[in-house]
Amino acid sequence: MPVLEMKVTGMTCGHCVQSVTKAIQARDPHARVQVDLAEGLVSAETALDRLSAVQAIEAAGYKVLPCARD
Ligand SMILES: [Cu+2]
Repeated sequence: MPVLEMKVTGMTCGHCVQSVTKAIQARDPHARVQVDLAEGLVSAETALDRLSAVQAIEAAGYKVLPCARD
């Protein structure tokens, strides 16, 4: 599956990591999500398209920054 990389603001602790991970997995149960808290970087190996993943994260209360590589 492709890997989406997203810069996310507002994540501060392990609970936030879980929230973001569950938000993505709610839409794609097979997604593998890795979060780098220090960098605010979310890497999701998922069948979701970027828009769906971004919407999932934002619905969980976090902000996804536009990515220069898009
Ligand atoms: Cu937190």
